[in-house]
Amino acid sequence: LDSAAAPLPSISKSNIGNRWSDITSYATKKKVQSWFQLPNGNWELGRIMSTSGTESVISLPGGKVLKVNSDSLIPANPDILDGVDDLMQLSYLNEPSVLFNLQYRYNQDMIYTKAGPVLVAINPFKKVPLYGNDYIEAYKNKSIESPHVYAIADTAIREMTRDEVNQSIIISGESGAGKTETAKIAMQYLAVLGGGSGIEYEILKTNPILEAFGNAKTLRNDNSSRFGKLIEIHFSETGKISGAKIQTLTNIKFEFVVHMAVLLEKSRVVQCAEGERSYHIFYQLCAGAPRALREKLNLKDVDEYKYLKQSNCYSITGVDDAVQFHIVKEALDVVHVSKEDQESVFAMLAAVLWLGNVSFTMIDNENHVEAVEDESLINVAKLIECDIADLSLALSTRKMRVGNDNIVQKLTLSQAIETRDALAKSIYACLFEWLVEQINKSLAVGKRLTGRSISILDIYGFESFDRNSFEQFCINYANERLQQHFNRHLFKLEQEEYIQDGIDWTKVDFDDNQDCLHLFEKKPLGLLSLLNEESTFPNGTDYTFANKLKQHLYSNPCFRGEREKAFTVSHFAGEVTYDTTGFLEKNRDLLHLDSIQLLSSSSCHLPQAFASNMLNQSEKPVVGPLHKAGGADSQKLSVATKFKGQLFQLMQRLESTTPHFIRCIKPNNFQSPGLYEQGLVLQQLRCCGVLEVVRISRSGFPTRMSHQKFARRYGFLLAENAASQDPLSVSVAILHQFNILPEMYQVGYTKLFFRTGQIGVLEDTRNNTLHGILRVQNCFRGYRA
Ligand code: AOV
Ligand code: MG
Repeated sequence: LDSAAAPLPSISKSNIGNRWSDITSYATKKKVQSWFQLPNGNWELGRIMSTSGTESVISLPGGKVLKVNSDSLIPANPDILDGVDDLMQLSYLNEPSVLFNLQYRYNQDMIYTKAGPVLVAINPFKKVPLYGNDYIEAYKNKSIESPHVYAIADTAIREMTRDEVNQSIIISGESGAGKTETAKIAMQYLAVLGGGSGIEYEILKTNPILEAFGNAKTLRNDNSSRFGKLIEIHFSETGKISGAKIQTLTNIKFEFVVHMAVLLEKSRVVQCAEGERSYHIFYQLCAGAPRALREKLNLKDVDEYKYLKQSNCYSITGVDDAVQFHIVKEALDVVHVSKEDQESVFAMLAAVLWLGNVSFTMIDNENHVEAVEDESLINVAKLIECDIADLSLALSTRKMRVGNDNIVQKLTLSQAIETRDALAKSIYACLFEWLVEQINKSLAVGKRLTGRSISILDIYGFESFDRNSFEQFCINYANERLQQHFNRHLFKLEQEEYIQDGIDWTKVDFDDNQDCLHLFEKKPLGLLSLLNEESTFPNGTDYTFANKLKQHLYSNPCFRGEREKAFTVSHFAGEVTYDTTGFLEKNRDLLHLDSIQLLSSSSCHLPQAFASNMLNQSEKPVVGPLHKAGGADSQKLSVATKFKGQLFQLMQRLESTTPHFIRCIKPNNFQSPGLYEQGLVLQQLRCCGVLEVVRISRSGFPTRMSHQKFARRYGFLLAENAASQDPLSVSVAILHQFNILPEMYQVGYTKLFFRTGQIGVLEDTRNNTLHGILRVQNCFRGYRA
């Protein structure tokens, strides 16, 4: 008999109320299944042999018998509940039970599980046979009920029609958890249901384009999104059938789609970490361009471009960039980007690559430089269609106004490199924006907004690397906001509504991330404000920035100053240490007027469009360190400010919709199939509060309807005429007529609240009755004809 091995497991909030001692006396637990945590942290299912005092004897699989502290045992569910498709059905809702249930399903390729209102999706990292038209049909006809993205999309369409409210499908999860794939699966379903006009094909073809230009290989994900997107799919008005308002799903049609892309990580164009890649499209172009195009753009192999060479990674296992290039070109055709425009797009990409190869030579002993007039410089000028001398000047000098005089300042090597990289980044970022605009135009041709919409949100997931920079800072801030939206809807609003409407309710606690958001957003002493302030100081450096943070934020519980110029933030998903190197420069994101003027001097329409786009964005001048003399530099809003603005816009759009949440989970860090790491999964479940969501839903009343609406919708089902009665009386009459059990609903001041599934019964009756009426009507029409 071994003596107790594991230390007492860390019992999180989610486990409270789920220890044996909370549930029953030990004496009754003999032979009962129980979870026991092994020293490595994994949970093992055992059987309690005996219990005396604080100790229990437990037998584990393989015949091992242990004497353990009774308090370390956690109740397991009976076998009959193995692999239930909604965690709400578990008798014991504790962490090991949830972990086991998900793993049980995952091992059988059932990657989707409901956690109350939330769909949990565990990345299979392999093809699973769950998709395609047969499945779509089955979900549409409701002949399959198991949890699926299709089911979520279907619910969204139904609720859009039923409630006449815009819907959203909000997908969250860490980097590599499967958000982008899930978004595509949802789009696929909506495309089939709303299709028929041919536009569904175009809509799906926007994916390869956005991914080629906006995704890249990172250490976390070979196809990592480096931008956030909101895809808003509009549906035309649905049909109405006389009298009783019945809307069937067959007459829903796409109107069009709006893509809203938020901040692309543009620094990736000029620098990326060892083992990562720049944007896919660069490699695709170099590998897949046909001979004529290669010659026209003077394209070389990827390893001849400095921007691509620096990270020492050119290919992705299992991906053929040349094949991908053809897919992207085809997709561009489908969304009506003309051949000429496509060539210009490729020319811009080649120009960016060649810019990276532009080098400089010293021309005096004050460190001033000029661009070397070699193949690279000549190619850039040719591709941008500008004068080579203008290009050379734009890269090595800067026009400034001092008082009333215009002067020309020569640049030092580091200034010249900064200018060159800034130009490359801007061209790429503008190109991306331009493409999104083209796609939107193409899909919107001749359409006007009438009906309702379903939005799908897919942003970059939470990231934590060994070294985290400004990009992770922005990405993680965005995820923090998204988590708040999740919290607000699933915890705060839900519970506030119960209390407001006066129904019986015991509050459930949850981890609020308001403190962390505050750390970012507080004015004037929050991370973003302090960053912006330091960015405007001519003498501000990453060091002074880091020191300022430490000085003002040391007492914030979500903040910790680190050695040198680093700091740590406690995010909802874990702690991340940021290195401030490059923060100020990336936040300022200066692009000089000289560069914009260069682009507008181009004889090609794309660079011209970019230039005017950049000028439009220069709203609020910020003076950077190079510009003490002031004047001729163009400066947009700081990146952090713009980022926050776009994020708020995005959240605002979502606020007016009914959200459907999908939570993607990454079962391992190796992108490999079949590997389910309990610790990793648990950490993700914990930080997004999945267990608390289930707990609230289980004890709560997820469906609600105002008395008026309820009476209107179901009143006609009443045996007696209800027209003269008030909505509350009608509602109560309906509840009685249909024998809805008292514990299944509560009557609030303004609304009725139902437990899960209850409204479904009423809906079925309503639909059957309506179809009956419809049949009679049709019969009657047929008879008349
Ligand atoms: P992400 O969007 O959540 O990360 P992705 O959607 O790009 O993650 O998924 C990463 C990879 O996991 C994909 O390239 C697929 O190989 C695999 N995968 C995900 N979902 C599925 C699925 N349902 N079936 C098969 N394979 C899947 V990031 O964008 O990095 O946050 O910024
Ligand atoms: Mg993604």
